[in-house]
Amino acid sequence: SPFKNIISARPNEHFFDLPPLPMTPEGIARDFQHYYAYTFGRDRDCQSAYYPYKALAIALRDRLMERWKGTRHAYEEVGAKRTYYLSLEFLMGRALSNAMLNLGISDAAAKGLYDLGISLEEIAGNEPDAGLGNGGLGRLAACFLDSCATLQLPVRGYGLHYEYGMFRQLIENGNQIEEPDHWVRDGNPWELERPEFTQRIQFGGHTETHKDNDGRDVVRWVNTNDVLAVPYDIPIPGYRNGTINTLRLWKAAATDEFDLGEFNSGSYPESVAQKNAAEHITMVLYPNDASENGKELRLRQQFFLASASIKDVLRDWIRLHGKDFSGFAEKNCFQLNDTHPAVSVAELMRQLMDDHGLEWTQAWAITRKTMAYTNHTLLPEALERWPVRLFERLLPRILQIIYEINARFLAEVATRWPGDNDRQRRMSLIEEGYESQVRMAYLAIVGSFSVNGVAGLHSQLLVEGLFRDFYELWPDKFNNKTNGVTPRRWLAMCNPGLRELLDETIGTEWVRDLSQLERLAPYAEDADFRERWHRIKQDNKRCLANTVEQVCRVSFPVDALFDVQVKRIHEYKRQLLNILHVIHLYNRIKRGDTRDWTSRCVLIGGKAAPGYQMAKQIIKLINNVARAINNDPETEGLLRVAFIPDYCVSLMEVIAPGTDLSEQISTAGKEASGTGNMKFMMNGAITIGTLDGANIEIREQVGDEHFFLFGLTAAGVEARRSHYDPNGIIAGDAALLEVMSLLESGHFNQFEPGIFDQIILSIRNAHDPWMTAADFRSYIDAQEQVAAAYRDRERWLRMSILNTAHSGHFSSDRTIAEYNRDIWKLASVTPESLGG
Ligand code: B1H
Repeated sequence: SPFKNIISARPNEHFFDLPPLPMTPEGIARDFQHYYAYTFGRDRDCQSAYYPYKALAIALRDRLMERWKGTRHAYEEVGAKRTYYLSLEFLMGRALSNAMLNLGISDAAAKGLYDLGISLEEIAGNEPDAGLGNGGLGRLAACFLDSCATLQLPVRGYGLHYEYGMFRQLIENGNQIEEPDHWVRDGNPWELERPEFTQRIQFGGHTETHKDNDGRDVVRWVNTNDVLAVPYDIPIPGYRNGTINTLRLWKAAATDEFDLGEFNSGSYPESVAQKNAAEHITMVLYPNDASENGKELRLRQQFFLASASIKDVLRDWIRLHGKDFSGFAEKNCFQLNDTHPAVSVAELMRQLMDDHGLEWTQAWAITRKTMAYTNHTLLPEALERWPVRLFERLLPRILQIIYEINARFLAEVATRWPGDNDRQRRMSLIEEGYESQVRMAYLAIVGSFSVNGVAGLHSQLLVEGLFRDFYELWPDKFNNKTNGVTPRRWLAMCNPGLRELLDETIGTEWVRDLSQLERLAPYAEDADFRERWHRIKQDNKRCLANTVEQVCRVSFPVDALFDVQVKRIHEYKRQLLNILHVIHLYNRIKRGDTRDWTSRCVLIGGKAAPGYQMAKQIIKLINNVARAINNDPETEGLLRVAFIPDYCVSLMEVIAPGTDLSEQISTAGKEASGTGNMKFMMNGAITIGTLDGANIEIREQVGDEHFFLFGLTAAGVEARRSHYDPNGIIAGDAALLEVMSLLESGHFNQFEPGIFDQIILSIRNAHDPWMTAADFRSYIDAQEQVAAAYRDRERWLRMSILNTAHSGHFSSDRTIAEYNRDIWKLASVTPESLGG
């Protein structure tokens, strides 16, 4: 590799002496012009809006570089303890506006461009989303990175550099069509390729045991098919504090070794082409949110991330400390984002023992002091299990280590509960059966010092249910960390109108300390303030309505209640319950029951996993219902329904500020936390929701009167299972019966017979896990209260203000401060104080 060659001429002391780049409008504009004209070679004939975006992005990236380096040096200088956030997903969205906000140069950049006759807003809209995640789990990782940098914590993200991110969703005749998202095709100005830090990752082969000089067994993993991992670094700027952290994404590349047999037999192109297979590892993000897939390629991705990241960390350790690992655990922590990178537990063991010569006990002590695991779901279909056979073939050395971890662990269980064989079977890392499987969650628990859930209820259900045996064994390992979202992107950046009002009313510190929003509460009683709040919301609704008009061809009058549910499509999230309510409203219109009507615009968006048939049918149903209602003249001014295609981070930045009512209606006990619920609340939407996930804490914060609660509790859902009778419920509720009759009559699928049969059956099924019919009545009643509250404008505005005022708890800064206090225990590092 050319990167192995060290430059022989040493640069003199002036080499890095550069004047700081100007943050002025003129300075930014100057560089912008330079990159546009000289680097990209475009002129006035170029019509593409992409190049102005790219030129501005490079001009801004330049302004991050010195601080980025300074942050790196500062961490190294103080020998800071570090955390590595390991995740298969980072749903970053766009970087440009965020970088400008955090650098504090939004106004300067806007002015500089304006003086050139260019609109910053238009340019920023040309950045493709970095869609390297499915939904909440991936976006959480992105919010966490923002908070870590803002709190000046030495945290590095490690992920995969997928060539194709989350698919783009098109809607054709009401059906979801998936289109590949080749987001880096035109290059990504935010990433810095770092081939000099390439790692070599092993797959396949077999193991051999040798005796070393001291007569100890040494295992070698040989005859492997290796793949290179090339890092791409993305800067993560903190909020106006000089800190720039790093997200390091690994991309797979083939090694340069050729199969000489093929080479000599003359099929040179074929043997080169074969090398392609290696590069497939990071080709595409798996798009199945909250349900596992079990494909070999996915396990390859997981190990690739784990192995490359750990090698990267250990190489750095050795560079600074040599092969003495005695202080390693005090200085390093790995946070596992769900079980997706859980193979890290065994891989850290392997590297410490096989590559660096540690004994099992030393390696295990380090592993157990450095790994921490976050669980994100209780849904059984999302719990990862990998066939032992697959492990054996793909990662034979890792399987050996997992077996050894398990044997030692089960001995511990046997000591604590002698003779309790059933407990040993339950707790084993290996699920024995026709096809034995490795339980990744158990591997993560056994190998970690901390296990957390992502909201109070979720964490409680984990220790009472799924992880009960482990909780009995190690009660102190388990803790809760309620999720949060970054107030920079989800308030300051996406809602500039509200930001201005907040700045003027309570000062600007809320961006760093969101608990300051509490100081808004008294203003709920100020009529002038409410009027200003109202105008801002109306402006934001106009903006959202424009988007809906453009992409859905449905017009949303801004006086109506904007009722929004955007999230992945999943049965447990019950978009179906939402649409049943919509049909109910339609029935009321048709029967003339519209006295004291509140005009409503219902917006639904979200992607279905491509293989999830039921979710795709729900999308089709929403679209068909929307078409029937929007085309019926009787609904004019009363009800509008739209399905917005391709829901993504940048769309949410338009949706959250323009929403009145936030739909958080999952079956209680199923949504681990939810984070969209928090974004809506911050932007002054009021929640209609079940007692599920973080909704419970949202309601606690804002107060019962400012939250529309409905539905069974988690305990109620479980209690009902044995005697759930949806058909009885339907027969006994005139409104629900009418809704079902219209649905069953084929009214919404007149030329598409039978396409909704499965949906209908699921509602009427006594084993419906999501209990849609059970919650219908209380949902309809709560929606009636919503409508009445909205008609009382002053009341609604008070509630809206109070929702924002009490949303401070849901800043990811609070979440990260808790992770740090209880798990990571990092000291914050200020680069400026070190001259960085
Ligand atoms: C969440 C996932 C998830 N939980 C498997 N689990 C995946 C599982 O591709 N996969 O294999 C992808 C994603 N995602 C979500 O995490 C929860 O459903 C939300 O309730 C929670 O807010 C979010 C962040 O904690």
